[in-house]
Amino acid sequence: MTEHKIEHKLNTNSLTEIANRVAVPSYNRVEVEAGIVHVGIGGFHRAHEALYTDELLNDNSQKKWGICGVALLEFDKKIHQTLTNQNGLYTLIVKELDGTLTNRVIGSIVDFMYAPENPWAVVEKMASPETKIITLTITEGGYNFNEATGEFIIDNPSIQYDLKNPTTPKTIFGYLTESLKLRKENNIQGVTIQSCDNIQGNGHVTKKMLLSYMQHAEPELIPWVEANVSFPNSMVDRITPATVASDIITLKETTGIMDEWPVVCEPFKQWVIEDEFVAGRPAWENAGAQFVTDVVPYEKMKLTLLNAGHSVLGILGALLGYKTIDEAVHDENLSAFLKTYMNLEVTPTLGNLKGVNLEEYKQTLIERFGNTHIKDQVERICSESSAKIPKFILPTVTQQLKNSGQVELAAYVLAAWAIYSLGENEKGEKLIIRDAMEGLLYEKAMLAKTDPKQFLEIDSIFGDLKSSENFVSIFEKAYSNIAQFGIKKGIFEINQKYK
Ligand code: CS2
Repeated sequence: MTEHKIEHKLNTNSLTEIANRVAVPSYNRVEVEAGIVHVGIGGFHRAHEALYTDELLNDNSQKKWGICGVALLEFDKKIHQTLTNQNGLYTLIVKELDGTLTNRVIGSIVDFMYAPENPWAVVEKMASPETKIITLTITEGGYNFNEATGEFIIDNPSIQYDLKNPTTPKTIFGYLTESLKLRKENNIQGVTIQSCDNIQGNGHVTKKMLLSYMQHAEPELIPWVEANVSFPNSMVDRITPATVASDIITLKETTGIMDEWPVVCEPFKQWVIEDEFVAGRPAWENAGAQFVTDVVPYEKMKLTLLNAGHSVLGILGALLGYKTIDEAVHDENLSAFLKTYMNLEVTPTLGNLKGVNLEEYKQTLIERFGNTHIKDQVERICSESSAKIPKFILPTVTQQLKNSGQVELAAYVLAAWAIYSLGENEKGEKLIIRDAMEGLLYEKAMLAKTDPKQFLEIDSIFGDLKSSENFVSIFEKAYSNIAQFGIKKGIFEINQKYK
């Protein structure tokens, strides 16, 4: 073994040695204050906001903008343990298009907390005067609203628990409410709450859901929140597949770094943010973020093209037996279908996006999906589809129906989702479905076998879609076509039609 390959567990003590091999933080982490509390320290946050923040900290003028990462759920125990073992350090591995791996150690998470162990400590941290921004990646489903009505789901058992046990909350709404109450009581200035999840108007949604919760928990706090807390909308983008064992091994073999949980991602990254920060903010623009007055069009473009594109490839790809998104998009039949969907069904809903070259954007998406080194898992993309599809695909369907536009391909994907929900692909292999609504999806998928429109009767997902006779008949046709001839033939026929 060469000296270079001496293995080092990643932590503060090994950083000087590791610096000879890959880029490490150039700043003194001990001097960094955690001006940001971030909830949800999964791969995406660590490939995105934590990276932007790390770049800023490297310029040394931004010392108060470190991150305190909060693991909110019991499920997050492992990542918390990893960060504890590694003093908050981790390696970000960018998989370039040509297969090169660019490794870099990120140091911006200077503090971390495991909420279930001591919920009140997290409340106090969020309420402390040093905390200027609370950012969130709590997943699309984490906002706890009925997809069809947009209303807060008050009877969710965890929400009911928080209402009864305000000092030991479990949900983000309980934590935020208690911490804002504490801020008010202690006369501490307001704070910015910034969602970094894939939801149209993510800031607006965060505010609406939090205030709905407060209506039940602390109604008298609402005017203070209205006056002192801001909720900027933002569009976030970077494809970050789940880390797999071979990523950990390759890192060790090529650099000698033993990192229990590195993060892998694509080279592309984008962050467009509304500049509404009541208590100051880091100069993220120096690391490439864009500050704009209205992020809505960017969000819409990203959600309905990129995220929807993922779901289209994911669901159709899963049925065809593909395991990764690049495999799916390299199937010409599937990529032609996706292009037609983007051009004929999504693009008409996007209006005029000033300053964006939409054609180029769509082309870039196909290239990004096709990155053969990323190996983004179809299983990751299809997970929690019941929270994703209403945000990524259904808005397109609704708008197209309203404008008498075409919905044939969207309906085809939804019909494929009904068949996917039966839990088996067309090769007869079992599909691993991870979805909060898995039981109901399966039940309706079984009923759909004899009466396809029953799948559309999941009101909390589809709302009133079942009452559009036009849509139902297109959906039923797509369903029977898939059931009878299989997905490959159906997609091929659609492609022939729109050639
Ligand atoms: C994906 C996203 O989860 C999904 O369905 O579409 O995680 C996607 O990779 C990111 O939003 C990319 O920015």
